[in-house]
Amino acid sequence: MENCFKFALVASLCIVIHFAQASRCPLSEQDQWKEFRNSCYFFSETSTTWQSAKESCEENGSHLVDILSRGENEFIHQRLNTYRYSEDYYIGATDRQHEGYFVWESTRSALGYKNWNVGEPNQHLGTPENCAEIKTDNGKWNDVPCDIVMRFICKRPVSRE
Ligand code: 2F8
Ligand code: CA
Repeated sequence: MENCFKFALVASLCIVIHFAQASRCPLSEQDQWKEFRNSCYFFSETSTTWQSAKESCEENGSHLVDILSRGENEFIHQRLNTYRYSEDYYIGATDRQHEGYFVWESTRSALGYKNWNVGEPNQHLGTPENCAEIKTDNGKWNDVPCDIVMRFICKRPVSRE
């Protein structure tokens, strides 16, 4: 019986180690990291300002998400719909440095692929709106004031070791 218990313990440990090694994205209790095309995406469950979201991504070895293709946008949009939150999420696009000229914060490069909602970006009613969000309902982007608190999405390459 004792041997049986030891065997079960070792087998369980082996399974845990196997899955830990097989994962190319970080593991988290709430399963917030998801893999798509060699990148890992973190979908936050807490809400904060854009600057604080940026710092939070950097603290976990990632950056606020840059969305570079329609396929990537669709992956993110589908994932947001699985969460059933009606909230929108910060992404890494900003025109904080030059009004009207949006860049991806991680690389400071101009947006290539774009998916703005109709009429956006617009600095609604003259309010400074220098940070971008992705809308959960339609996957489109909107510029909003950077001090609004909302959930956010981080991105980093998969681990290769
Ligand atoms: O109608 C578009 C407009 O909708 C909102 O303002 C009423 C958005 N503001 C926030 O989400 C804070 C605007 O950014 C958006 O342009
Ligand atoms: Ca706007």
